[in-house]
Amino acid sequence: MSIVDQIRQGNVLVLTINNPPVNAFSPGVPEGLHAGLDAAEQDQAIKSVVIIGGGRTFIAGADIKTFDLPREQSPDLRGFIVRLDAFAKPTVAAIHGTALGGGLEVALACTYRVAVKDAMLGLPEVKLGVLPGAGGTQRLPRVVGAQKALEMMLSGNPIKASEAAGLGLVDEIVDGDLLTGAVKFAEAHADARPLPRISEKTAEGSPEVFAAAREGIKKTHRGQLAPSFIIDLAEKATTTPFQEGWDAEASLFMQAKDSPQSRGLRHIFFAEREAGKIAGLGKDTPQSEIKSVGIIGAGTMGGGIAMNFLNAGMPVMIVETAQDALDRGLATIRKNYENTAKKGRMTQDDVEKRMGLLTPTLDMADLKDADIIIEAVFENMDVKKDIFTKLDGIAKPGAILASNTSTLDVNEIASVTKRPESVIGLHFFSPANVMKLLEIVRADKTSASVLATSMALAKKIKKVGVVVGVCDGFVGNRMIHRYSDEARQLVEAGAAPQDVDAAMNGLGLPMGPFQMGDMAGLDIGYAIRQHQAKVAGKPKPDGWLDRIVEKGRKGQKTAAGIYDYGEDRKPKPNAEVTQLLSNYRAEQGITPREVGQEEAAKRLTYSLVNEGAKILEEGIAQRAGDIDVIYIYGYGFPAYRGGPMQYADEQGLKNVVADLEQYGQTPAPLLKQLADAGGTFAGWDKGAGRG
Ligand code: 3H9
Repeated sequence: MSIVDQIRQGNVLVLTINNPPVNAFSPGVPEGLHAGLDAAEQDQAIKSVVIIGGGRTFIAGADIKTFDLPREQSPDLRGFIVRLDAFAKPTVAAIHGTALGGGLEVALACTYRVAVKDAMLGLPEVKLGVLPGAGGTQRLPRVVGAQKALEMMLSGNPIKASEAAGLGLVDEIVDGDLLTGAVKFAEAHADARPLPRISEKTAEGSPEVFAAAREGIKKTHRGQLAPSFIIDLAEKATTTPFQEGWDAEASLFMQAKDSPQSRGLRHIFFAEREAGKIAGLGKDTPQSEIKSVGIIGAGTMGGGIAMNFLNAGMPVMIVETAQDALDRGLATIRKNYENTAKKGRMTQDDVEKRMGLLTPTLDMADLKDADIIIEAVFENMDVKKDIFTKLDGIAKPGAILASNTSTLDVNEIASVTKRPESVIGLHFFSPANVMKLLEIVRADKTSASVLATSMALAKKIKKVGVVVGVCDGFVGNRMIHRYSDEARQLVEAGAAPQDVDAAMNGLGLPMGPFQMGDMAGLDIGYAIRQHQAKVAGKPKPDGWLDRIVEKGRKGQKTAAGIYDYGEDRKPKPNAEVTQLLSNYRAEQGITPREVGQEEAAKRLTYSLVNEGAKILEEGIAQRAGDIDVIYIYGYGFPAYRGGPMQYADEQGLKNVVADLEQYGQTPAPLLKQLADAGGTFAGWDKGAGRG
């Protein structure tokens, strides 16, 4: 088997691409395809050509790993497409699995496209901060019209072959064997002349369509480069000859590809996949089968967690200590599903199916047959220890015992059981049925099998699982605590909360630290600070934020926190808070100073980076990329910045260190070491600079 096999079937030459796992357009693929076209050209008996993918898919696109190679070493997708479009004999793309990005562009340059009905076709380049760069922006509008093409290119979401057939993007749906159907189709169209070429068609699209798209991306892709390029190019497809649009596409593609935004998004693409790989855990690590789930606690977290498993079709038993709490929990889950149904995203039947999988109980002993039990009660070590002691006596041998703790020591929780190897932390983020992140906390004695099973389970419920070690707050919350401290200090120094938030909004975060605090509830942080001081025998904390909470301003839930909230739930500065702040500064002898947005953004982001470096040093996270994945999926850090660690790499670690020092912070030893050596976190992930 070579990278592109040539097999004659009668008068049809079949070119099969064999580049597992997803037939990306890697080095060797264009050469193999050119050789196939050469053969078809030279052999008079060959009347048509079929291009098909070997293995699980057609072509998943250009090879993203080659994006940073010098141009002469990159596979020449555009060159191949030019030849394919001009080819004198009919060519047929036979599509199964996915035809994505450059894969769909190859198909669009073929004379015809046939597909199995569950194949998916799309141009997802925008998700990588680029645009379809091999004719997609020019050909797709010529087939499906500018409006639909924009919908596909701006969302990046693929459509099913059945829909594509309705749009004229697929010429025939093949029932049964794809290759047989494709060869038959190629034979039937062998003599079609003139050959229909998409590049010779005109594209439909009115100025209103482009105006609406430009308005739309202000909300969906704020601050991003590629989406506006896509709109400009789709518009070109409707107004200029093909060649002009094709040339413009090439230069805008290069501009987008070489931007920090694309580097950030590509970094996250690979980091997300890398996060699933755990040092010392082979692919053959035995996993246990999880068919039933027990959840302790039917509050906001417990209910949200339950929904993930119900959505995946798994039966869930949920436990509470009192009937009214259980009833309330179930009613909330039902209400959430019914709201989804009202929006048309689920049928009433789906709602009932999910609710039918849910069994409420007041007796923890009913969890005796569950394959995994997740404790989701409030953050109190004594309560959790009591539950795990009981579970140890109830759960069947081999069951996984998980805690949804967001800060507590999972080793200590495990220590009350006689099976610490079965205990793990599964830290869901609120709202647990929505947020994609799952921190998987590996305790000292957690077994490899329990870890591997938990990772697989995360995938099953469509979460991005990231393994972290035990420490206060694990990765995400530990870093956010440092960040919140820094934000409070900026305000103490003289910044207005709204200016600090605006600095982070400017970086692309939907919420700054104070908007986020108001949303989460200021009383939570207050309680933690009070508790920690009490445990440490320190005086009662009395910072400006504590004083705000003591005024009953707990955040959005009381319509008043750091900001006021009206009907529109938009934060508005409050005069009483402003006064409280100036009184506080005066009392502390602080002369308020102007804090610029640049300083605020740097101090906040770099406080995350500095703590992240310590986390890496301590081995709490395996890779800087894992930290980035956590921040993007759990805390709304903009994906196009690649996460805080990648952002620091982009700024240059030397500059990050200099700024931290200028703001009076001590750079973490790892950060300093990498900066001194001219290194990056990405390099460190690959082993550079590790002892
Ligand atoms: C493009 O085409 C630009 C052109 O318009 C213009 C050029 C001039 N390249 O996701 P999975 C790897 S831009 C390299 O776990 P799944 C992936 O890293 C491209 N590698 O499997 C992983 O590796 P590993 C437009 C790629 O079944 C392995 O394949 N296309 C690529 O859950 C399995 O991936 C896209 O954006 C690639 N293009 O999902 C498609 N794709 O095993 C991006 C995958 O070492 N890909 N890999 O961790 C996807 O959306 C999903 O991977 C896919 C499969 C749906 C295909």
